Amino acid sequence: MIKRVLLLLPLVACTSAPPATPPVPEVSIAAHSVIPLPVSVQLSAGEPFRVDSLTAIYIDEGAGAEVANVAGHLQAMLSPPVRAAVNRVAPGAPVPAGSFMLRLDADASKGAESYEVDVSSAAVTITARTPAGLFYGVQTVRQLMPASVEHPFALSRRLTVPAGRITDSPRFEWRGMMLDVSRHFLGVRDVKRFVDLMSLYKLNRLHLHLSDDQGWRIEIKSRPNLTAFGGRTQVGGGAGGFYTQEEYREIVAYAASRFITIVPEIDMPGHTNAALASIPELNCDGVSPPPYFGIRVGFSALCVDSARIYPIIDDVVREISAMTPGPWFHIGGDEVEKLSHEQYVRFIERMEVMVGAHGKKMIGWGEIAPANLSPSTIVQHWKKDSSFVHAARGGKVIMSPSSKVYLDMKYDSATTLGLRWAGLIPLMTAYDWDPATFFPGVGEDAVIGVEAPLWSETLLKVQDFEFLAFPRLIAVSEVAWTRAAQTGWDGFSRRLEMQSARLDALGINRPRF
Ligand code: TNX
Repeated sequence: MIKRVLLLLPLVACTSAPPATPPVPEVSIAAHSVIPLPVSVQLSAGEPFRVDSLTAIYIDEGAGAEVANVAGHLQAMLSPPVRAAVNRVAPGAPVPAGSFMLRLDADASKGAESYEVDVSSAAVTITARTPAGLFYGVQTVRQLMPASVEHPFALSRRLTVPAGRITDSPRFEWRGMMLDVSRHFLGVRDVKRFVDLMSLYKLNRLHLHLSDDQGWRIEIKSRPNLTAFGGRTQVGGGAGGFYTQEEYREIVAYAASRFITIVPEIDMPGHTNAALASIPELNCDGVSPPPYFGIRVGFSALCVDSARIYPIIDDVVREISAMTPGPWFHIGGDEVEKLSHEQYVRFIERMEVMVGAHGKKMIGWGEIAPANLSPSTIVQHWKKDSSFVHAARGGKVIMSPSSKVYLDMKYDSATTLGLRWAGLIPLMTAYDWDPATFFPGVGEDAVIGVEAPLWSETLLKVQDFEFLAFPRLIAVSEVAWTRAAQTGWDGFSRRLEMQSARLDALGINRPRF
């Protein structure tokens, strides 16, 4: 391979006399398919690292459980052919030949999620400051291997990693997606599938929209009616469903093991018909409305002026916060048509205090920004909302512009699933934007990151969710991870095309363009 490239060199350098000792060029293979694009990828045409039955995985002797967990993910990915358990070596010891080495490096100048990968024919070394960085290094190595790495049960896999060096770190700390499990419910297994697919693309926040007019999806032990009534409905009138607290904890742990933080949302004070139908005291007249199976928005509201609703809300926030290790609680706050501005703002400010009392930071949709909020609250921009008000007070904003990253919008007019109120969103539209310049008044300093919501009014099963999410979620991962100066549609679409066999191997239901 090297010889061939050297033979071609005189063709491009034929005008000047050859130097006495021609330098051996570092041959760079441009054609890798890593998404999101790393900061630097230098691959050489040297011998690749070959995985075989003697390949071992090493971590340092004193490495903790989180590093061992990442090594476990790597082992599961390679096995077979790699059968050996994860081994330990003395810190600083040379990397044994024929192995993968995962090593923490306390170099404080590197970002928390940054990593480096060094590949030679002898070893693959992944170095990072944190276990999360090691995990992302593993995902990059995964994408550098042939698609058969996604077929763990295939026999005789020939897994190789091209020689080279990658250094990488994310642009934004918040790289998320949202699943609306309220309009149509997704069971634990389906949510885990999304967690798995997200982790391949270095996404790190999964926002679960756990309540809306059509369904309440999380067990609250002190208020069992919420799921006994509100958990049994969905859009169109099917069976609904909800997560028991045990199941929710299972999702949280599964996601955490892949460095994804669950962000629970209980949408209030609007989008509350399922709660209103389950608990009469939440209504001003003390009478529950019938369940709702349609897809209109804006018509429901808690009786915010009544003191009796707050102990109920407090139970909900307390129980969910106690099961959620992540620092955030999302209170929704969108599309309230039934309250005055004063009622709405008073409610949001009261919720900020309550969420804080349960040890969490509040997040809400763009509409909450005009309330007198703490800068530590996060506002989620989704339309021409007031999120710039929050940026002006020094608060952080999650960018979820509906015309770019609402995964429930149709790709084109022929798409049968999805809605179209925010426009059609072909893949290129989801890719081609910069979160730091998109919305006036919300600049680089204010943007904490990007999140792509997947609302489920028209989605009945996990394959429907996948069809709208992929490949647009992959585009969003690059918008969130890669610096704008490095991104470009041509390169992205070429790398995505190269990932086609991988997406097939993963069985992802997606449109072909
Ligand atoms: C707007 S985005 C909503 C949701 C709908 C969605 C459908 C937001 C905060 N509210 O209630 O499901 O549009 O695209």
